[in-house]
Amino acid sequence: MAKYKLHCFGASGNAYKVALYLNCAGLDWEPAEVDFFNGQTRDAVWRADINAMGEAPVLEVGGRKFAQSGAILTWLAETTGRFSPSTADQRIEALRWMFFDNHKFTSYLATHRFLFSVAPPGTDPAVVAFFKARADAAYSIADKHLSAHPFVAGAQPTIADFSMAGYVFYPADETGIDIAKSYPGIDDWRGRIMALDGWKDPYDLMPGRRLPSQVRR
Ligand SMILES: N[C@@H](CCC(=O)N[C@@H](CS)C(=O)NCC(=O)O)C(=O)O
Repeated sequence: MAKYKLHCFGASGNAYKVALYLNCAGLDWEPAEVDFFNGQTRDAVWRADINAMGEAPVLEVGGRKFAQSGAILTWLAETTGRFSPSTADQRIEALRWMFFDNHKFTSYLATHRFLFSVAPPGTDPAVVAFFKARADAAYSIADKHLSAHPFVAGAQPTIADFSMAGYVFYPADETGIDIAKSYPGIDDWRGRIMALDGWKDPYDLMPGRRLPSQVRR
């Protein structure tokens, strides 16, 4: 049995943040598939046993369970030293972007992707357009920052990069945002993340089915 067990599924960008960290940090980990599409995160027993917040990812280690990708990444950086911000200034810079990521960069894109590729047809197009505009606004801000900095909190990759990498490797026809076409700063940064030892595509790193894309369905 591996030291770290990650409750996750392939389509979960929030879980991918932690899976990618564990893989790039070279830690001994294994995935445990969450059956999200059949409602497992809403199941009362799963909530009682695994995560009362009803979300993936959950990291299980040494009999403890941790939820919230930002908290998990912070705990892993503190306990392993891998991809830990190295100064007080870098720590606050990483935290600043992780809050931005959790509130806007990840969450608007993830909500847009859900409406675009998962929800049954029938959502008011104005709602989908609202989330697309919010995601684009956050992506523009990150694009400007990443055009001027190699990594989120400076010259070296930190946990803030893993946090912001959650959804950027899913296909454009699944998320509805074409990073290669619209966000060159994010696209170049993606290349630097892909060059890290241990990088893998979300669907190769975690179990579970792919989302249908708008083109494919
Ligand atoms: N802020 C949380 C977000 C986690 C999250 O939204 N996970 C999704 C999968 S990507 C989930 O399990 N959602 C279940 C639900 O909202 O019912 C984190 O960073 O861990």
